[in-house]
Amino acid sequence: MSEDAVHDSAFLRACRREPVPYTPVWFMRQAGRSLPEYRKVREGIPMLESCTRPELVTEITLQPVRRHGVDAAIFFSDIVVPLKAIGVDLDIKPGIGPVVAEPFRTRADLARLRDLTPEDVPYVTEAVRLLTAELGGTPLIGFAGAPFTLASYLIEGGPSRSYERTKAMIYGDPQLWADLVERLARITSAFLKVQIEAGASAVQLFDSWAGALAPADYRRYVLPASASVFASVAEYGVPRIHFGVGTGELLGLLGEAGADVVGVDWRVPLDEAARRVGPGKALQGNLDPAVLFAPREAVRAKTDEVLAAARGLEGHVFNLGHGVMPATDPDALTHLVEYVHERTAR
Ligand code: 1CP
Repeated sequence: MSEDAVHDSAFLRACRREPVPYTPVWFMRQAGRSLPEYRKVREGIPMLESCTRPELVTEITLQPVRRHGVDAAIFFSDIVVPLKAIGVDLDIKPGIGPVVAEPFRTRADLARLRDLTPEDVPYVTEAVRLLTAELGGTPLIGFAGAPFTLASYLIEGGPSRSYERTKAMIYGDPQLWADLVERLARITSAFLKVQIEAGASAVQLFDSWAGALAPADYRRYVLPASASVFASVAEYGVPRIHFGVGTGELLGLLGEAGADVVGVDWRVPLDEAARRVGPGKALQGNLDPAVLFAPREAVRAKTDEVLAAARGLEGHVFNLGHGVMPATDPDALTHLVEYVHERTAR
């Protein structure tokens, strides 16, 4: 029953570029600090530990579905969870993000990246199973970090603005870089497969920081590894979403890597993004998350702009251009979901 409902959901239909009763909506980082109920259940539990507790993961993943009525859930986890699971010494520090104890710099560091097996992440399998049972007709999106973005954390040792050490490896030792992203691609593929086999009905590959690269370098040094991730999950037939921030110049390549849906940030209007991506792909996006701090009338006006630019698209999933900011008023998100549904009802 609910399998059919999931298959026919507005979200999956839009990803497949089929007609929809209304434009589906979900938000990157919809689960998290913008919700008081999230802050409450996370109290005293470190981020990475919370990702290993299936009941807690289930509760946190469901919170935004209950509160906002979004059209898809995104699995509560983090892009560094598979790296932690294979023994990389890292932590997620409050207010900072992922921090790696000993950054990767040399060929010897490759030995720290073994393949991931489902037995490394039993809590993921269990949480996805619990979730698909609870979600009914609402699809669950699984996700993973793309090789470039994961490599940037491993090499820089944490969040970075300019990726200078990462680029030093790319340009200074391209063979080491190629071997590193090839290993990360295998880990990412395995992590996505665990989620799909346990019941996730779409996947998103986050290459959040790929926009730091020029198109020619993206094509040469990053696209092959991300393409191998997409190819490795093609057999499941679930929609594959590809997203990065500041990727206006890379949109065509993000599609070319093997995505069915290309995520767009707020810098490029969706009609222009569609020209850059070309036919045969759906688009996801792209309201600036900062707009949610403006008065409700302004949010509606900016939303209308996004919907107008999306009018001729083959398939559109409404989202923000990046994650929900922690200080966002949750009611603004709930209203945004209602507004998009209302304005696009056919
Ligand atoms: O204690 C906390 O609440 C820590 C904040 C937090 C949360 C809620 C982090 C630390 N990660 C997460 C969960 C998370 N991370 C989700 C599931 C929640 C949801 O989307 O509803 C997802 C999809 C991610 C993915 C993620 N982690 C990305 C890609 C998405 C993006 O925003 O571009 C990235 C780059 C990370 C690394 C990371 N983890 C956490 C932070 C603060 C960061 C970014 C650090 C940086 O700026 O480099």
